[in-house]
Amino acid sequence: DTSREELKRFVRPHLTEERFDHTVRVTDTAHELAERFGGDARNIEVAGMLHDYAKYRPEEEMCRWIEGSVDLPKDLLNYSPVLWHGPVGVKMLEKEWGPLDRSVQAAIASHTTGNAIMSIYDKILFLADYIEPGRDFPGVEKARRLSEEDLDKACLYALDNTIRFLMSKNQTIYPDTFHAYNSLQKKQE
Ligand code: DGI
Ligand code: FE
Ligand code: FE
Ligand code: FE
Repeated sequence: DTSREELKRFVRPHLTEERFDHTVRVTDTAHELAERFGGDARNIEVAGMLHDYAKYRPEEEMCRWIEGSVDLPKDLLNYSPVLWHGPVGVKMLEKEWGPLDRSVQAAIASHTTGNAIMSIYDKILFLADYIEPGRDFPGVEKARRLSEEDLDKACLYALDNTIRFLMSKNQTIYPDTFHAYNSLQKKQE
């Protein structure tokens, strides 16, 4: 089994100190959410510790991965490069870390945007990344409150708030962000 220390030694050289501290807080937050809502602790640990692995890779390198890999959606290239580190990170980790559980790969790939059919791991990583204690933005307290009770409602709120924020900044929004919002909204009805 992979220990936290082994994961730390692996990711640390790839991240800034702030991003490394964020990574550890995301992992701890994800464990708390898993105790509340379910999910295998091992998978949570690996997904949390590796989720921002590719965050500081050059855009050109990430772009080449998207162009060259059959499993990465090409339409990412039409959207913000901030969306690339999740999906590309999975490919880089496959090469530079080794095999990962499918559910861990999926959670890392969709941690920035969400997706249409989010697994427990997808939801927990997405939400932990949003509410970890170092985050401070309008709405984070409400997201934390919702995360005490209802995983779907908390994710839905995070997606809603993210979409509104991006629209207020005249940013484009990746379709998976809407797909995630729509499927969780539908479940509320
Ligand atoms: O890598 P982190 O900073 O820990 O967090 P993240 O991977 O969730 O990235 C957060 C950023 O991604 C935040 O500035 C909002 C932005 N984002 C999320 N969904 C979309 C998006 N940006 C665009 N342009 N489109 C999206 O759909
Ligand atoms: Fe990220
Ligand atoms: Fe996020
Ligand atoms: Fe993150």
